Amino acid sequence: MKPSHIEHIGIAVNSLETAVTFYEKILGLKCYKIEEVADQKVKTAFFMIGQTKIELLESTDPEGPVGKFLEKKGEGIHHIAFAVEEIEEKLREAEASGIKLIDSVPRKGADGLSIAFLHPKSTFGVLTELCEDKRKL
Ligand code: CMX
Repeated sequence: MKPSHIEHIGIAVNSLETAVTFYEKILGLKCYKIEEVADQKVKTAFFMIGQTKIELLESTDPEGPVGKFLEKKGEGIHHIAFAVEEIEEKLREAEASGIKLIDSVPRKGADGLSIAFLHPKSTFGVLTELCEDKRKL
């Protein structure tokens, strides 16, 4: 797939407000965007560090993916997202190699990206996201 970089690391938190305070006041990063992604049932906060973002994820529904994750595992790293080009082709390659896809077709994610998830059972327990910024093309 040859991803160019880690686009972001998603971290599930109980309270966006409390976690944003840590990232801003202790780590000294600047939150540049807060965005609700209704279909994913999350509210997100973004920080940039080098080429990589930190995406804090607060659940807006206990039955959503982050709500269920927090209930089962508690706060922590939720997923790692790799920046790729031609995401549709990369998904076909992954599927052909026997990787279980969550999204067989990319959809619109936070921060304007086209995103698709690979199932953590196929990726060594780490929920893996592919993403592409089509605006850069
Ligand atoms: N990382 C690693 N493992 C995870 C996981 C995660 N983030 N989320 C769930 N799992 C594991 C569970 O621990 C569970 O494992 P066991 O069977 O060994 O107990 C298994 O996957 C099934 O978990 P579940 O709670 O029953 O949840 P579902 O099967 O209903 O859904 C998943 C799991 C990964 C398919 C679902 O969370 C999903 O589709 N995720 C992709 C979308 C997403 O996470 N969106 C939020 C972020 C959006 C954004 O960044 O914009």
